[in-house]
Amino acid sequence: MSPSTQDAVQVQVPTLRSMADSPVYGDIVRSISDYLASSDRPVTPHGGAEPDVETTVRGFHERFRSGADCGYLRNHYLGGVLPELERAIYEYMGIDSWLLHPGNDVNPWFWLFVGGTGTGSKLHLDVVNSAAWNIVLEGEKHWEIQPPALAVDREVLPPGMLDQPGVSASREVVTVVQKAGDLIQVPSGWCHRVTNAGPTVAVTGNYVSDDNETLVRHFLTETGDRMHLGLLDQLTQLVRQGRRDA
Ligand SMILES: O=C(O)CCC(=O)C(=O)O
Ligand SMILES: [Fe+2]
Repeated sequence: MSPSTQDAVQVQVPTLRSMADSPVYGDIVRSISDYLASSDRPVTPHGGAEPDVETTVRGFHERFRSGADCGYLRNHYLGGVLPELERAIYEYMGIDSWLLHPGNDVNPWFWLFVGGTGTGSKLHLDVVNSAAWNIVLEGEKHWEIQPPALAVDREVLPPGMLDQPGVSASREVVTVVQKAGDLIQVPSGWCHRVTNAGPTVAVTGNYVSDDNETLVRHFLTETGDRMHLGLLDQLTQLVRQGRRDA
């Protein structure tokens, strides 16, 4: 029997590893500590004792440090704020994010999450079925990660997703405890819910690369998301052209 395309592509599953000893991790901790202590950018954290009151990053951080019920600073956008750090993280992971290619003016997906015990995120698929990484700098995140087949059952993913190369056929839910210094990587198609088991600071990002472009494209085609499909087409041309010119 000749091997099928499916056999040739590695099945994508969530992974967890410590990067605590790497210089990149030290850089992240320093950069984010400085940012939290000094940024005047406005934020509106949700779900705390004083819900939905606008403050600054620094003001929020002071409340967080004081142990107050300060709510969850979720998806605080860091795109363009620490570009060198972002590049260093992708280099560490060995991922060639298409969003970081020269000439791309679509803002990269890069965020900060800060919240107390019990804050978190409900079950979701990441933006346009992209892949995610997440690094905890302080505290602990408890993850429940569901394989693509369960998202197909819930009609969050189109059924044809399971026939795509590299997509796991598993139906087993994965649970992960992510501690400070741990990097988790969640492939396209894996829905997840996350709870902070203590006061927690984390950075996270999403990407499209050679490894998941077909999964993002399939998702956008099947869900009829023409706007993102157009952006993906532009990005594909840019990456191809850049590689031809290199
Ligand atoms: O930590 C959270 O609340 C959610 C994190 C998440 O969903 C992600 O990194 O993709
Ligand atoms: Fe997520």
